[in-house]
Amino acid sequence: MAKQQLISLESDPRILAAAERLSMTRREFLQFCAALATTLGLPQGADAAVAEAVAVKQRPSVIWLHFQECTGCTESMLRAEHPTLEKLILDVISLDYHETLFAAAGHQVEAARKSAMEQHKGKYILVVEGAIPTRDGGIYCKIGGKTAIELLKECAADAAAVIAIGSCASWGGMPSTIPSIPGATSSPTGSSGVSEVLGKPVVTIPGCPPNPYNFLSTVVHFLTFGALPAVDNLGRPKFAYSRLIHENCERRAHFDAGRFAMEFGDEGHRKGHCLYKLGCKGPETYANCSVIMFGDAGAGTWPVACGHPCIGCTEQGVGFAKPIHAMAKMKNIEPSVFLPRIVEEKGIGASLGAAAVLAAVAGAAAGAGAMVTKNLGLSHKAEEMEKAKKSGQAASESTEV
Ligand code: FSX
Ligand code: SF4
Ligand code: F3S
Repeated sequence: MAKQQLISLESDPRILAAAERLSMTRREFLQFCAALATTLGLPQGADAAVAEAVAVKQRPSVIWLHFQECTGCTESMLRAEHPTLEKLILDVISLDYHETLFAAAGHQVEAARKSAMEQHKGKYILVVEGAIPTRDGGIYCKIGGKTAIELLKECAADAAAVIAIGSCASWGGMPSTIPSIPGATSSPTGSSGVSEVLGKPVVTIPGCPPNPYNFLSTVVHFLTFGALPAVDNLGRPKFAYSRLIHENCERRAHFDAGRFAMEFGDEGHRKGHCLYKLGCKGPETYANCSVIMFGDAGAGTWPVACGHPCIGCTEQGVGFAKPIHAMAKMKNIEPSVFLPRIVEEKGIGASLGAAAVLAAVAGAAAGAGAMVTKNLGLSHKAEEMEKAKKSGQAASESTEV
């Protein structure tokens, strides 16, 4: 039935008009809306509602504020490889205030913000990009003579919904990094997230930068159902942030088989083995990067596929908080120390026989993941023993000298 509903829209002139507006065929437009409905985890039949909403509904007014950030959130939204994405975003929202994209400046821009706020009072969506400096009364970020704190509170007061886009706005992100100087307990400017400053929960789309599809899907949900999607306890939409990266990673089979890259450029790295030992935070990071990827450029366009460990940019307390090389905490399964170690030795290459044995054992076990994680735990211990052995040797060598 759901299929029929979507197909019946093909001859709807409003769908044709929307597709033309976006330089798409009707079929492409409907396929795209079906994909959005799937990304949102909506039930069958919702694809038609999504298509209708995108084609027909009045675009919500969006006021987009910029504070402490690199503008990567906006860039990632507008620099999609496929031109459709940014067109769609700009088609489903009415971007009435955006400091980076406005041609105007100064008083004209301030007037545009005020007029959009008055005209759409209680109905506009406030999108915030960047952290808010809170130290010393917030003087470290001022726009039009107002601090970021004042501007945020003023714009949030009459908004229908507030979305914090990017990790900076979600929880402080990169600007909130605590410098490694004695006695430092916060960033130099006290960078904070939107909900902290407003004192109430907001929807967050973390990531540095965040995936523009997650933003688009959130807005389309608002457009279709008049409400924001269900979120987790950090305000993240569940459709995008309810699974660990590690659960859907293309290198997961290597993790399960105990095959790891031990340093950048070694044989394991070249062969595409698991990046856990290089500090990959996939096991403690909730996000859908491995599933929807970035830039609309096809397979391989996400950090781990490119050979870089996930740094946990969507996860408070992980990205910009833990060193990139530090091992991730296993969220689902704690490593144990019982199984023999099967990891690639530096410069030697993986022991295929050993890996095959482990794969067979792991495959036969009911909880293969748990099994292999035990192996992982042992490999830490074995490494520590090796290190101790080497330092013992070095010590005795230096004594001999
Ligand atoms: Fe932060 Fe967005 Fe990272 Fe940059 O602006 S989430 S620094 S990609 O741009 O806010
Ligand atoms: Fe993928 Fe990282 Fe998990 Fe390895 S540790 S499987 S690279 S997410
Ligand atoms: Fe960020 Fe890790 Fe995804 S670094 S982009 S959460 S793979």
